[in-house]
Amino acid sequence: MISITRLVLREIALSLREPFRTSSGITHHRRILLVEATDDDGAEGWGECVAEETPSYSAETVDTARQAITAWVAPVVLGRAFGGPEELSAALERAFRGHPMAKAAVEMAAWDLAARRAGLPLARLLGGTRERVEVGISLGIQGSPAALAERAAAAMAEGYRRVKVKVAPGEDLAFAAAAREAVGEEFPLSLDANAAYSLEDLPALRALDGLHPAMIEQPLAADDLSGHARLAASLESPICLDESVTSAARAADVIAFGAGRIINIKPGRVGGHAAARAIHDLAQRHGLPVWCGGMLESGIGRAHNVALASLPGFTLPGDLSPSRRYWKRDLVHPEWEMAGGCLSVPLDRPGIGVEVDREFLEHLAVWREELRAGGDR
Ligand code: OSB
Ligand code: MG
Repeated sequence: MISITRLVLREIALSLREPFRTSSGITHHRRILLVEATDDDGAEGWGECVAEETPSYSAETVDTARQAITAWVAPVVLGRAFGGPEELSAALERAFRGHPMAKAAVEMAAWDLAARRAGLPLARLLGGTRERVEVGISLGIQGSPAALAERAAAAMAEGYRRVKVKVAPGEDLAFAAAAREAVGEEFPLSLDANAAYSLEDLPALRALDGLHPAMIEQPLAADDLSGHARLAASLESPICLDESVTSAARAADVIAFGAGRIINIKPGRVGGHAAARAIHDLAQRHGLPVWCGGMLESGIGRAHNVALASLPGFTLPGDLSPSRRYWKRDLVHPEWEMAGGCLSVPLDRPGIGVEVDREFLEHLAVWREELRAGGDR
C-alpha cells in the first residue's frame, strides 16, 4: 500500500561536460525536473522527468511537464491510497491523455517509495535478475569523422560494450564509416538518426546499412510505423525504435507491423516502470531483444534505468554511461561508475540504491514547488 501526501518538484541546471549534438539539436546544459515523493510515515521516493527544454525529441518539455504534474498528475495521486505502484500507474493512465514523461516522473518516484517501504532494491521489486548491466556509449555528432573515430576508439578502450553514433542527413556515411573503421568489423556499432530521414533517403540509408551496424535506431518519423515497416524490407540491419514507442500499445503495433526488430525502452518516455516492464514482457514473448535507452539523466534517472535494465529481457547494452561521462559532479552517492563495461545494480540498499545529495541539489535548484494532499495549489 502506498499513499503519497507530498510532492516536491525541483528544477535543476546541470552543465554537460561536453555538448551533445544529435540530428534534432545541440544540448550544452540540461534543465532537469526532479520529483521527490513522501508519505506520512516519512518514506521518500525520487523520480526524474526526461523531458528536455524544447519539444525536439518529443512534444513534451520541462515546462509542459511541470504544468501537467501540478495540474493533473498531483491531484490523481496525492492523498490517495494505492495497492501498489502499478495501481497508481493505471490511475494516471486513465486520468488524462498523453504527457507520458510527466506521468513517468511521478510514477517512478512511487516505485522508489514502494521499494523502500518494502525494504527491497527497486531492481528486485521490478523483477530484475541481473547483478550488473552492460553499458554502451552514445556519441553525439562530432566536428569531423576523424574526431568521431577518435572518440569511438577511446570508448572501446574504456571498456564500453557497444558504441552508438548519432547520424543526420549529410553527416552520416563519412562519420559512420570512420567509426566502423575505428572499432573494427566485429564490434557492435549502432547508428541513431533521431527520426531525421524519410523514405526518399533510401540510398543514404542503404549506404549506412552496408556498414552492418548492430541496428539503425529511429531512422524515420516517430509516428511513421508503416514507413519503418517498408524500410525494414529494404535493409539488412535491424531497425530499433525509440521515439516511436510511447506506450505498450504502440510497442504491440511495432511488433504486429514489423516496424522494428529491437526496442529501445526508456521508462521516462513511456509513462514509467509499469509500461516499461509491460513492453519488456511483450518483447520477450515475441523474441525481440530490448535495451535501456538514456536521456542524459542525472544519477537519479540513471538509477531507475539501471534497475529496469536488470530485467532478463534486456539482452543488449544500454545507454547507461557512468556519471563522469556527463557531469563534473553527479547528484547521487555513490556516483555511477563503470567497471568491465558494466554498472553494478545496487542490491545492498532499498529503492533506487543511491543517496541523493540534498545539499548539492538545493544548490543546483532554480525553482522548487511543494504540493500537498488537500493543500492549496
Ligand atoms: O535518442 O537515445 C536518444 C539523448 C537525449 C535524447 C535522445 C537520445 C539521447 C541519447 C543519449 O542517445 C543517451 C544517454 O543518455 O547517454
Ligand atoms: Mg534514440
